[in-house]
Amino acid sequence: MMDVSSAPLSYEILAQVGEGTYGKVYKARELGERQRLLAVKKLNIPGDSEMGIPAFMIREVALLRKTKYFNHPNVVRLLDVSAMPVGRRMDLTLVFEYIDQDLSTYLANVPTSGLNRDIIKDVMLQLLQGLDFLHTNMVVHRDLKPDNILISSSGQVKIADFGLARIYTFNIALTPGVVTLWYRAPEVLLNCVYMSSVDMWSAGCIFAELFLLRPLFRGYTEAQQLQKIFEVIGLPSEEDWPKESPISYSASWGPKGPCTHLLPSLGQEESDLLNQFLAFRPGSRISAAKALAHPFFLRR
Ligand code: 0RS
Repeated sequence: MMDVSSAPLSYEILAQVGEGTYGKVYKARELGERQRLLAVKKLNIPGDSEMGIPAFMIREVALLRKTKYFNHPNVVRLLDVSAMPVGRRMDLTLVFEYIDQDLSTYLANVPTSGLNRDIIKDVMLQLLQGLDFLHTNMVVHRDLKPDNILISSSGQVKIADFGLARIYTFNIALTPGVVTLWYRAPEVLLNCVYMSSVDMWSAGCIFAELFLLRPLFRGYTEAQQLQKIFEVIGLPSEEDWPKESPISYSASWGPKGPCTHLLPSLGQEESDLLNQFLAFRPGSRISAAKALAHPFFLRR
């Protein structure tokens, strides 16, 4: 059943839990009988100095409102959306179910002996189910990383912070701190048009990180990020280089040809899956639906 109630949720803010290009996220408690814990996200959408809120921003918020009807165990539940004009700008408040922990905190507390294979399988399975659901509903996350993947106390994995990527691009300049490039697909680093396959690249980086317990590609500039990627997957051929990229092909990026084993510690099936996540060409990269049917998940 769809929740058609539109009464705004009332809550009290308990503490700020995060801040970034996405605005600020607070932990809050619902008032009244239910007393649920909530995550309240506040975002200030900049308007044009003359025209007010750009039309595409309005469209993005309308699209975001539709995600209120998303109901998937591996996607964070949006409970309420409200927008209020403040001068030429717009205050946007999103209210979500609250989840205890993010994947980066979870990984920071794993003993150095590593994560159990069954846990890696379970986390990836849930992540891919969430991604498959988002992609089926035409939502591309674009900035998937351990910081915005949440894990509940019962071990449920939930994708957060999706559906606002286009609004965020306007907030980057206004936000202190750095934006991580570590999970970014090559076509995004090369300034090309992108699709849902960018999220599959990020999923591959996260898959590797679950084994390594550290990020696979840690670059601090776009060029350095590409360099780190090519050191592992090999420099693509000139034919595979995107024609529309403003960055031109150069053999000096690194040695040509892919490595057969991206990570020496991986087994045959794990290695094969990682290779398919980290395909340079977006069209050759595995989809979430296909990844879910990979032998890695079938054998128990
Ligand atoms: C980087 C170390 C810190 O329940 C947290 C939640 C938390 C939520 C929640 C629910 C729905 C969001 C959060 C959400 C919305 C942007 C977001 C960006 C990143 C993450 C979630 C976002 N690490 C990050 C902040 N933090 C402490 C660790 C926590 C801890 C528990 N539960 N967010 N953030 N959407 N928009």
